[in-house]
Amino acid sequence: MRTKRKVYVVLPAYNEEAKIGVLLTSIDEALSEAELSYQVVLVDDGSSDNTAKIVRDCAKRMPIIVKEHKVNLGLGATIRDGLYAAVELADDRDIIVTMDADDTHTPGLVLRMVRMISEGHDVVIASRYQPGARTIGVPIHRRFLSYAASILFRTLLPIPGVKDFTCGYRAYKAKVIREGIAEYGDRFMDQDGFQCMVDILLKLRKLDFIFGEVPIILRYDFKEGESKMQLSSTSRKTLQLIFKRRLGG
Ligand SMILES: Nc1nc2c(ncn2[C@@H]2O[C@H](COP(=O)(O)OP(=O)(O)O)[C@@H](O)[C@H]2O)c(=O)[nH]1
Ligand SMILES: [Mg+2]
Repeated sequence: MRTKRKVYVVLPAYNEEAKIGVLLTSIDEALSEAELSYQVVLVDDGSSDNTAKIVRDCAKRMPIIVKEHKVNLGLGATIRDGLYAAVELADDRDIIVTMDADDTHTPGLVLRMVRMISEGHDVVIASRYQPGARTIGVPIHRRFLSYAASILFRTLLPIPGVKDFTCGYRAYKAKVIREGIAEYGDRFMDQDGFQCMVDILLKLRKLDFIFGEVPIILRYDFKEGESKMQLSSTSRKTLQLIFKRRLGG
């Protein structure tokens, strides 16, 4: 009999001391309860607070591998290093999930994402634009920008099955990441900022994968402190990506 799929949860963490402990505990609860075998791959991106200490404590009671950046390199490099570390450990059938480390993404949704992958999807996105999705506590300007991005991408660079291009909560069959690396090499994840998430989708768009979505319950009200996304830089770089990809780059 084939072994059960394993779920690798990649967490990019930068100064997340307020919420990382709560999140790790709820990942353990949700996935253990569902009898999924899992491995957290946490990339600490040069945090200067207590993130590292809290994660070390949690690692005594649940499976966590920690990768450390000595200095803050940004979300792009962090997601890249997390995905590379996960894909090295994973079998092709295993599942790699990326999720924010600020406790706004409910880990229970992983169950449905895994189910969709078992049903034949290659990439599953936790989406704000599927019936049943709820977003709680997201400031109106952020809602507007995400929605504008969704409309722009759906119009200019559509991917069948995808409405939410910018949410960082996703599940990939490990094979998908492996094929992305084989196809693009170092260029696969070469964006340094928050636009890295949309860039990964645009690269995978050219390969023949099946994309799907599940409705997210986004608990932005659980977030402590400000968003770390730099709005103007991310918006500008996202627009640049749209132009570049529309021109075939
Ligand atoms: N590695 C890394 N992660 C970051 C950085 N800034 C934010 N993050 C992480 O990226 C995720 C998204 O950041 P967040 O503030 O939640 O952005 P928002 O959800 O778009 O408001 C969280 O898990 C953060 O810890 C950074 O400079 N480096
Ligand atoms: Mg967040």
